[in-house]
Amino acid sequence: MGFFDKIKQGLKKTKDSMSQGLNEVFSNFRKVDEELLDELLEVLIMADVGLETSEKIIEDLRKKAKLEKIENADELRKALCDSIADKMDSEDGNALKTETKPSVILVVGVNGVGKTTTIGKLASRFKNEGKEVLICAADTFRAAAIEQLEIWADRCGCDMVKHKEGSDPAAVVFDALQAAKARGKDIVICDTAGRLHNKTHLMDELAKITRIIDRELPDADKEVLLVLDATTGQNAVIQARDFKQIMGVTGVVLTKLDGTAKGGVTVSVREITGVPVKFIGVGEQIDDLQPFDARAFAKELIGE
Ligand SMILES: Nc1nc2c(ncn2[C@@H]2O[C@H](COP(=O)(O)OP(=O)(O)O)[C@@H](O)[C@H]2O)c(=O)[nH]1
Ligand SMILES: [Mg+2]
Repeated sequence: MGFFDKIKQGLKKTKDSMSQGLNEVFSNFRKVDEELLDELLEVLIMADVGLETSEKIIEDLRKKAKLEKIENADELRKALCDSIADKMDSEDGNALKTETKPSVILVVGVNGVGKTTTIGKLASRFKNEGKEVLICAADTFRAAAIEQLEIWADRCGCDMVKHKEGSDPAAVVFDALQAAKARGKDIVICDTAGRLHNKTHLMDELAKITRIIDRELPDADKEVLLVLDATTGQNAVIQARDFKQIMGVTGVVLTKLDGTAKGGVTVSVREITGVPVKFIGVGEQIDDLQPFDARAFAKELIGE
């Protein structure tokens, strides 16, 4: 399946649920007035774009309707599509920065959002690009978490560094970084736990891991990827805000878009946190992680 087919498949539920509302607005088009804008606002909110972000998009349209004289449904559809794409586009691009050898990707997020699965998919992508990946099992909370990661590591033929269940995650990270240097690895991807007793504990643990990475590899490219589950809708936005307070997040991965009609939350997370969406998860298989493309995403949701 090609890149656009994957996006299509991943956004199908959101698109299906939005299209009825959108088609009603577009097929009854006479002019852009407050009534029409209210109807569009409702469609966006229903798709979990969130009140704040939806209002900004509608405000954009109100301006464009005046400046660019939107006179028919096609122009309106295109303006809506552009407005959403502009909200999600990132100046620095959506690619990961992993040029140094090694570079480090720290993967964070609450329990069950898809961190471990995303790491497996990411490792496989890098492998296919000819890069040597080392996976670091710094979610030491449960033995099962380490085993699950090991299955992914085996599947993509990557080395993995692990300690016993319950051991200090920062120590696992330290060992993984030494191993990566010694073995000449290109990229270290670190799994982390999302189920600590409280926020302070989580904050301390992640801060300790970050300190180790900064100390051991001061000049390396580092990414902190926050994984969010799209099926949780606006809750994902709350999680994104919480994590941003704890640490410097460089990118977001929105998972499980295939399983939800709440895909509009992707726009909301980007707009409210200012953190670029770098990947989307559109299924459980190894090749179901797609680099994020704001234009393609908006076009698929809204049509053009
Ligand atoms: N449908 C779907 N399921 C996903 C996706 N990403 C992860 N999952 C599933 O979500 C569940 C939790 O994933 P896991 O990686 O263990 O989450 P973690 O606790 O954050 O490490 C697993 O059953 C995964 O197969 C996705 O993009 N689409
Ligand atoms: Mg996990």
